[in-house]
Amino acid sequence: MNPDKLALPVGTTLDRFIMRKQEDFPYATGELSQLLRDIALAAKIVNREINRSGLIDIAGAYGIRNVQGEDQQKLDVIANIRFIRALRNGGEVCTILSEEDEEIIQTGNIQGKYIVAIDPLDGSSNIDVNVSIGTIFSIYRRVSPTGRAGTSADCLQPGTHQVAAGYVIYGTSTMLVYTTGNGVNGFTYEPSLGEFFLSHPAIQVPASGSIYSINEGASDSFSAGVAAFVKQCKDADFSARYIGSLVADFHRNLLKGGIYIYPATARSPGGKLRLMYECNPLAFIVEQAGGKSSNGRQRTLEIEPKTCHERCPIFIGSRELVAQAEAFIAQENAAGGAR
Ligand code: P6P
Repeated sequence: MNPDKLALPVGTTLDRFIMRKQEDFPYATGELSQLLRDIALAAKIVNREINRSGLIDIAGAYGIRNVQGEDQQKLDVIANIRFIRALRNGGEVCTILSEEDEEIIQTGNIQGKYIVAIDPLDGSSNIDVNVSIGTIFSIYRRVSPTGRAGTSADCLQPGTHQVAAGYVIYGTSTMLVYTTGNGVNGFTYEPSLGEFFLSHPAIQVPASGSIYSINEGASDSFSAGVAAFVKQCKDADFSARYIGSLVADFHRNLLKGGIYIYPATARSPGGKLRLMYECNPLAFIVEQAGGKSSNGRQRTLEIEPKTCHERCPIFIGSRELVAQAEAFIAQENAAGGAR
């Protein structure tokens, strides 16, 4: 494929970008393109709800807890409804795995070829204090035959099987960043036009960096390997940047270089972040941008999922920093301190 054909100018609309990328793949049937458009539509609607949440009564807690045992924020619920509705109406997705629902969701599109795993609104506890939050999504082809509802086997595929992954960051500006396995591109939303425009073509994460993101409030329960890596960062005068919103921390490190770590801790012995709709999509993106993601020992994308909402530790960002953290963990294991 002629690489020049792939290079589209900054300012290209998302719709045109998707269409051109589809043209570059003669066998593409347009279903994945439509699915990406459906996600972008829901993102525009959620963006509008978030931007006015301070003005109408949709901020704050919804009064029930989700499958994760976390207080559902009203915007969590609204975002979940909006993405499920857009995917159901779009017709390309047969089944959805959402952070907000214990059971997988059947859309009724039994001919749909795709599965979406989604965290509709990550970091939502930050909504009331105006900190950037995000949507994270993964797209897989179904493995069960069409003509019937999707199955949990469709949802429990390793991250290497993703056909696309992305996130929306609702921040000082709203951006959609995604990959279909041919690089990572970022689109900035212009609300007055209702369009996403290509603003960050061919994103590459710096091979190293001087930012580390980890909740040091849990440092008493860090493993020796994690503690040793964090000490190395401090000794090297790294900047600590952790705002408690995964998409915001990840996005900054993707552009500037750095590492985000959510390790096993006393409160989250298996890590806090969910494999299927937080770790895998961001791992696909970071690898496509030249970075690295693991659970400290194993490549995130190769973890074989056992349950839909399972959690895993994550070390993700600049490949040299992730490799250094893994080396400290390997040393700890060699010394018999495995955790
Ligand atoms: P802690 C938000 O709940 C989240 O899932 C991520 O967005 C964020 O990075 C992390 O959890 C914060 O968790 O335990 O440091 O408050």
